Amino acid sequence: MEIRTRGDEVTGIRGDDHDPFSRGHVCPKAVALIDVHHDPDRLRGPVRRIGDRWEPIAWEDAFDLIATRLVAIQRDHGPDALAIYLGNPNAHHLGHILHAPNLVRALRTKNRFTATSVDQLPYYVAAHAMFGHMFLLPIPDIDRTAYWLVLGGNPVASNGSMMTAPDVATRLKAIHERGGKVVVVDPRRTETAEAATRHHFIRPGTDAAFLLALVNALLELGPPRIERYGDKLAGLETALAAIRPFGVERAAAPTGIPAAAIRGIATELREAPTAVVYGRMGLSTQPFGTVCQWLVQLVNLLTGNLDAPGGALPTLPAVPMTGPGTRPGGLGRFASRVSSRPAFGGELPVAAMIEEMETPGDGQIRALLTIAGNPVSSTPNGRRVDRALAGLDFMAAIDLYVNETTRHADVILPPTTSLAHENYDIVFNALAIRNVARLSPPAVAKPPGELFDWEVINGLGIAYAKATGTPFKPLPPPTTVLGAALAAGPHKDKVTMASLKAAEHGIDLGALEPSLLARLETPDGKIACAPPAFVTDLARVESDLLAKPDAGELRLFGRRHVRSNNSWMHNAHRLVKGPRRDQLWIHPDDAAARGIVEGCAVNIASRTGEIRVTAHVTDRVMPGAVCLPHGFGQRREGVQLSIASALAGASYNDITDESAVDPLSGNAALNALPVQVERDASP
Ligand SMILES: Nc1nc2c(c(=O)[nH]1)N[C@H]1C(S)=C(S)[C@@H](COP(=O)(O)OP(=O)(O)OC[C@H]3O[C@@H](n4cnc5c(=O)[nH]c(N)nc54)[C@H](O)[C@@H]3O)O[C@H]1N2
Ligand SMILES: Nc1nc2c(c(=O)[nH]1)N[C@H]1C(S)=C(S)[C@@H](COP(=O)(O)OP(=O)(O)OC[C@H]3O[C@@H](n4cnc5c(=O)[nH]c(N)nc54)[C@H](O)[C@@H]3O)O[C@H]1N2
Ligand SMILES: [Mo]
Repeated sequence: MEIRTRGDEVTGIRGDDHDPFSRGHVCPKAVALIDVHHDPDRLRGPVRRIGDRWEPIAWEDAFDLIATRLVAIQRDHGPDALAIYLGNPNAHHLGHILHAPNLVRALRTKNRFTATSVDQLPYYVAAHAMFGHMFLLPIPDIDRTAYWLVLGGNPVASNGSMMTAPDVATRLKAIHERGGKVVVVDPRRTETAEAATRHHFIRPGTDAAFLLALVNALLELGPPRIERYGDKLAGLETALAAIRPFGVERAAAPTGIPAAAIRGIATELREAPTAVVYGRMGLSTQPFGTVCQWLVQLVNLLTGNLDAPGGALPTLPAVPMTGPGTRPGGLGRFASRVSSRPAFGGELPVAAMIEEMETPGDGQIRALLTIAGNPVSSTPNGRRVDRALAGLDFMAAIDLYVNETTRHADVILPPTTSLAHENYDIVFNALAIRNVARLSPPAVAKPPGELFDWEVINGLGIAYAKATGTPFKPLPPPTTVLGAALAAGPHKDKVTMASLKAAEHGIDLGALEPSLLARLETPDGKIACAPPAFVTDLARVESDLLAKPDAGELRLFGRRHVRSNNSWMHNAHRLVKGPRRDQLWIHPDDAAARGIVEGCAVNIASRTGEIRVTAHVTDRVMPGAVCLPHGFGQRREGVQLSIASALAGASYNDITDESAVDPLSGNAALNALPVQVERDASP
C-alpha cells in the first residue's frame, strides 16, 4: 500500500503500483484502515468497567488488575478456569503472531480457543494427517494453472483464503486468456462464479458426495496419474477401495449436480495439462469439512497435480513454518471436558467453549481473555455465548473496540492500530500463491500514551508473572524476533532485515516450486492417502448424507462482501455505504411458496433460535438454500460502534448451532444449517 499522511493524519491509502505481488491492487478494506485509525469509537487507552460505565485506567494498573484477578481465579479453581480466545486479527499483526503464543503459554490453561475452529481447521487436520505437518498446505498455483475448480470459495470478493492472492479477478481473467477454464461449485452464483467459465449450484453440505463421485469418475477414465510420486504414496489402494462404493450416480440427487456434469468435470480435470481443485470456507465450515479437504487433495494427487506447477504446491516462505523447530500440529492429544471434542495443535474447538463455561465442575471456565476476537458475533450460537460471557467471574480483552463481546469485559486493553506499527506478514505469505516478503514500516508515529500490541502482551505477561511467581520471559520487539526467524529460513541470503528495509516495495522470491515430496513429515516419509479416521468417517457420509433422505429443509449459508471484514469493519463508513448487504437471499420459488416478496421481513429459525431480517428474492441462490452474511446486528446494549449498530440486519451466528460440527476436527458447521424461513407480518 501507498499511505499518505499529514502529521498525525492519514490522508490517503492506495495500492502500490511497484509492489511485485499486488501490482497496485488494493482492497477496499485496506483503504478503510483510515476510518479505523481515525474512528472516534476506537479506544485510545485502557478502560475499566464500573457497572455499566467505562473509566480510563493507567496501563500498569490495568495489567495488575487483570493479573491479580486471573491468578486468584486460577488459584481457587485451577489453571483451566481461565480460557483464552484468539481471534482472526492475530494472524494479521506481527506483534500478535510472534508475542501472543508466549503469553498464552505463560497462562497455563488447556482451555485455549481460536477462530481457526470456525474457519480452516479441517485444512490443518488433513495436512497433518496426510503430509505430517499442519503447514504443509498445498496452495493452488492459479497463475500457471490451465484448469481451476473452486468449491465453496469466493476469492474474487475475499482475495483468496488459504491462497493469498491480490487481484484474483485479473488472475482469473488470465486463466481464460491462456485458454484455460475456471469452474465454480457453489450454492450461490458468486462474483467468482460470474467470472468463471461455468458454475454449478450445489446443495450446501453435500460436497463430500460430490468429491467422492469425482474420484470415481476419474477412476472410470483410467489409472491414476501418480508416476510423479514414485514410492512416496502410502495407503492409496485402501483409500480407493473405501471410495469405490460411492459411485458417480449416487451423488446426483443429494448434490443437485447431474452425474454427466460430474463426469464432465472429471474429464476436464484429467485432460487439462495442469489443473487444481481448491475448496475453502464453504467446504471447511460444514459437517464434512475434514473429509472434503482430504478428498480435494486426493483429486489433486490422482490427476498428478499435487506438488506440480499449475497444480497445488506448498509455499516456501522466508519465515519457516515447517521443518526443524516448528510445531507440526496433531490431533487428539487431549479433549474438551464436557463433550470430548478433540484438541488440535494445543487448542480446543471453540464450538465447545459455551458448555465449558456453563457446565459446573472441575475445570469449568470462570474467566476469559480475548485477544482480537469477537466470539459473540463470530462463533456458533452467539446468544448463548453472550449469556455465558455475562456469567463469567472476570473477563479481559485486548481489543480496539467496545463491541458485542468486549462489552462483557472488566478491562479492555487497546493497542495502536496497524498503521502505527511495523508489519511483516508471516501467516499470509506462508499461504500465498507466490513466495514474497515485505516489511511495512509504520505510517504514523505511535500516539502518546498508546502501546503497541506486543507491548500490551508483554505488559500483561510481566504482571501475571509478578502475581504468580511463575516465570515469564518478555520477548524482544517483533522485528528482532523476525530477524532471527529469517536468519533460520530458506531465503536467509536474500531476505534479511536490511534487505527488507531497502526493498520498500517488497521482495519477490518466485513462483511456488514442487517440494512437498521432499518435505513430508509423516513418520514413514510418505503421503498418507488413507488416514484411518478419515476413511472411517466415510461411514458418516453414507449414513448422514447419502442414505438418509434429504428432509428438503432450507439450508442457510454465508456470504462475504468485498467491503466487509468478518464482524469488525462495519464501523468504517466508507465500507458500509451503498446498497444494503444484510438481507437474506432466497430463490423466487422458495419465496413464492412462503408468500415472501422483495424487501419483506422474514423470520429465520433454527434449532437454537430465531432472527428477523428482510428478504431479497433472487435466482443467484439455488432453490432450497438461503444466504445471509455474518457480522451484522451489532446493536446489543452497551456496544460502542455508532455506525455499525445503526445498520439493519441481524447476526447470523445468533442462530448457528454449537452442536453442529465436523466431528473429526471439531470445526463449527456454520454453513449448511437447517432453517425454517417464514414471512413475518408483524410491524
Ligand atoms: N456465520 C459465520 N460465522 C463466521 C464466519 C462465516 O463465514 N460465517 N467466518 C469465520 C471466520 S473465517 C473467521 S476468521 C472468524 C473470525 O472470528 P473472530 O476473529 O472472533 O472475529 P472478528 O470479527 O474477526 O473480530 C475481530 C476482533 O478483533 C478486534 N480487532 C481488530 N483489529 C485489531 C487489532 O489490530 N488488535 C486487536 N487487539 N484487536 C483488533 C475487533 O475489534 C474484533 O473484536 O469468524 C468466523 N465466523
Ligand atoms: N471482503 C472480505 N474478504 C475476506 C473476509 C471478509 O470478511 N470480507 N474474510 C477473510 C477470512 S477471515 C476468510 S477465512 C476468507 C474466506 O474466503 P472465502 O472462503 O473465499 O470466502 P466466502 O465468501 O466465505 O466463501 C465461501 C463460499 O462458500 C459457499 N458455500 C457455502 N456453503 C457451501 C457448501 O456447503 N458447499 C459449497 N461448495 N459452497 C458453499 C458460499 O456461497 C461462498 O461463496 O476471506 C477473507 N477475506
Ligand atoms: Mo477466516
